[in-house]
Amino acid sequence: MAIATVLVAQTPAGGPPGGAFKGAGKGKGPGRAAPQYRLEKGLPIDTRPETKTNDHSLWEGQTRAPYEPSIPYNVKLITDKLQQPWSIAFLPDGKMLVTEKPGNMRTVTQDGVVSEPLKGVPKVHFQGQVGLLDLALDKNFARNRRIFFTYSENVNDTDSHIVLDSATLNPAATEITDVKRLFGSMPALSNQRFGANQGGRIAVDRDGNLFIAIGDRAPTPPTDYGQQNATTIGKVLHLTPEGKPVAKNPFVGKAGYAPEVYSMGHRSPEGLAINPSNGDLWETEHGPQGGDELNKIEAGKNYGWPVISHGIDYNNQPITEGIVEKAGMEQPRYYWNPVIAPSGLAFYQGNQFPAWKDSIFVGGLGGQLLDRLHMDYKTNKVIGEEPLLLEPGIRTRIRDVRFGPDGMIYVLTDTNSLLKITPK
Ligand SMILES: [Ca+2]
Repeated sequence: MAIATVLVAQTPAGGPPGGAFKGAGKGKGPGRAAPQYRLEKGLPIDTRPETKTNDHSLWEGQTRAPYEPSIPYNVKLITDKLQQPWSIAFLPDGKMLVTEKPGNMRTVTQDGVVSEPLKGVPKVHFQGQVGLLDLALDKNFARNRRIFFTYSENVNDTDSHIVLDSATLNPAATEITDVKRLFGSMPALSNQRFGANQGGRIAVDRDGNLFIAIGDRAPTPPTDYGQQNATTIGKVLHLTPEGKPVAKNPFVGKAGYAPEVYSMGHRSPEGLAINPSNGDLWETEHGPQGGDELNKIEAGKNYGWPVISHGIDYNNQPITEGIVEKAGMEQPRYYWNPVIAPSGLAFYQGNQFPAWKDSIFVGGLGGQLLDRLHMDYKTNKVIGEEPLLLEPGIRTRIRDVRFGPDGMIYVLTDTNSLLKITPK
């Protein structure tokens, strides 16, 4: 029987939806109210002053792109019975497999039936923003039922790191077996050192290899693990399904570089996805105040943290020398100043929303929005921005966004819900 499958909202326009979702509108605490966005066609949605007041963009539209209203949509609550969900994958039988940060995996049906925790999931280090994180299916899942997942693991009484394991999902999807350690990022760092900023997103490429984004756990003031290339934190890594460096990685055999490194200079990546139309890799990362970024990731390139940034540190001091550009370091293709705290990242390729084809969708935690970015892929620039899921009763912190095999849009919230967006 359906537990929670009621059509509760039709958007945009038409006033508040008929019923509020439980948990919607919850902020992270006092002083963390959701920003109010201006919805006037052709004007930037954010009217707040920039956090880094002496910032400059490198091209028009690198930040504060014009608002581009598009189409109405419906929002359905599939369930609000999850516990701090982080990631979602679609199984061939139509069920969804969800990770929960405290350390559980569960299946969810389209009717909102949430399973008991799967057996066999290893113990994770759950603290604040970290715990059990991303989940991805092997390219050959239909044949081998192999899954990949990331989590924070304690290496001793004080220190932790992000690890990647594989396992086999049983046919009933009630248990994982044959858990194997594929990779552990290094160095492990003290759990006293900022429990967030650990990354953990997985993107499976066209060859079945894995990109993994690992955060640098930047404290204030930042250290430069992202620039220390013998380490595997503050990096995007490229691994085989066995957890080995991909043979054609840019620094294989080069002294002073970990062979897993694909790109460097990252702070706190929480979104990582392949553009299905051309195979390109894109990433979102939490910057410091005023410096959240959307990056197009290319082999061997340096994305600048903590040498360049469009933001400032949490103590309101400049990051390193306070510069925003430097030769040999990549600019974000878009940045948010003030920030939205970008989480999941996905490219829309389905047929249900023709107006959204090829748009990039970014979940916002602090921004409490699903941000649609209309892209020009000739220049890889953002030409329009549309904040979605702002409706009263729905608006909340967005943790992950994915497109289902049915072409619908699925959203995990930081307030325990799974939402489904369908055409109006
Ligand atoms: Ca950067």
